[in-house]
Amino acid sequence: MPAIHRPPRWAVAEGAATPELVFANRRAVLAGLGLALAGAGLVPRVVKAQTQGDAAARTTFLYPAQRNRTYTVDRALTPEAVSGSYNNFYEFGSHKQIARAAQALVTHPWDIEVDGLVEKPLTIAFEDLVRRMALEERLYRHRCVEAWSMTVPWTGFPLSALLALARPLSSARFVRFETFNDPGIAGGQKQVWYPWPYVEGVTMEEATNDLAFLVTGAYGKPLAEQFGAPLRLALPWKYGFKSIKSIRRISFTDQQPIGFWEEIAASEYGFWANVNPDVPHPRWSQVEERVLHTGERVPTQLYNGYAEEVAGLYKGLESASLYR
Ligand SMILES: Nc1nc2c(c(=O)[nH]1)N[C@H]1C(S)=C(S)[C@@H](COP(=O)(O)O)O[C@H]1N2
Ligand SMILES: [Mo]
Repeated sequence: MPAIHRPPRWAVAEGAATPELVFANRRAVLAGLGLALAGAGLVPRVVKAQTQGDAAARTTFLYPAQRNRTYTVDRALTPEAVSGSYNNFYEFGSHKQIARAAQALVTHPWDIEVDGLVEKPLTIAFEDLVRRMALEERLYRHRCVEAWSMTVPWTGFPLSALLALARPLSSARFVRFETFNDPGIAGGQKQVWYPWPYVEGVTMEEATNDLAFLVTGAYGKPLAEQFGAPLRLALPWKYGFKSIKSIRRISFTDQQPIGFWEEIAASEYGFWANVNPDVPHPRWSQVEERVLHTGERVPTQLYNGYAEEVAGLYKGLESASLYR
């Protein structure tokens, strides 16, 4: 496969790069310290950037991005300390307290492969990709299939912008996403009964809906590891498991992708996974959700409140299986 490895314009010799980048800009230093302090006891970003490789320290200058006011919310933002310490990221463990373990993720260098049914397959360095895109901030609701929810200020760019870059062929019907696979770093991946790497997928129509968002940051900073650094998806009308983290590969295909959770339990986690209070999970109700931080129970909305934006995608497909 032809690979395009384009060093970012600011690239200098490994090791020399980070101190220069960080100390050139006082704001970046302060932001870096803020990040380091954000997760008490976590590896300070500046140190990690020098010793291991960290996309965040290299892209801090891109944040905060301008907020896109089209995407706002009717509820309070979840405090970063809460959403950043209650995460689903099975690569680092099958519980919510994975934030510390996830700091082991090495996000530089981080190449993203774009392949399959595209005019020109390519491999692009994350830092190159993020600099080519116009970043914006959006406030999105997030509803986990486990019936908890949060509200997060994500920064990123529409998935459609990536599609424009990749130029899929007309034969492409789905986009398939794949997370990294590195059991040496992610202890959860030593559990061989899981179908690693984590995979998710959407139809081309869903991918080109403006709500589909590729996330590079949260809370006005580069994405923290536990949120799925350096690049994750946000599909706010679908259950959270569709919003795949730490993406390494994006493939265009004519085959419907089988997601990680669908592979494990197809009767519980299907391809569509659209949020719907009227379709219970086989083992629990989806009528209500528990709001992170406040603990409040609120009614779950069809398409997680995004019906106006996405209901059109599912015209004529309104069968129960659609939402699993
Ligand atoms: N690679 C990967 N992506 C993933 C997951 C995962 O375990 N691995 N969990 C999913 C689930 S179930 C949810 S609810 C969200 C959680 O995102 P958060 O930790 O940022 O809240 O990530 C999704 N993306
Ligand atoms: Mo989830």
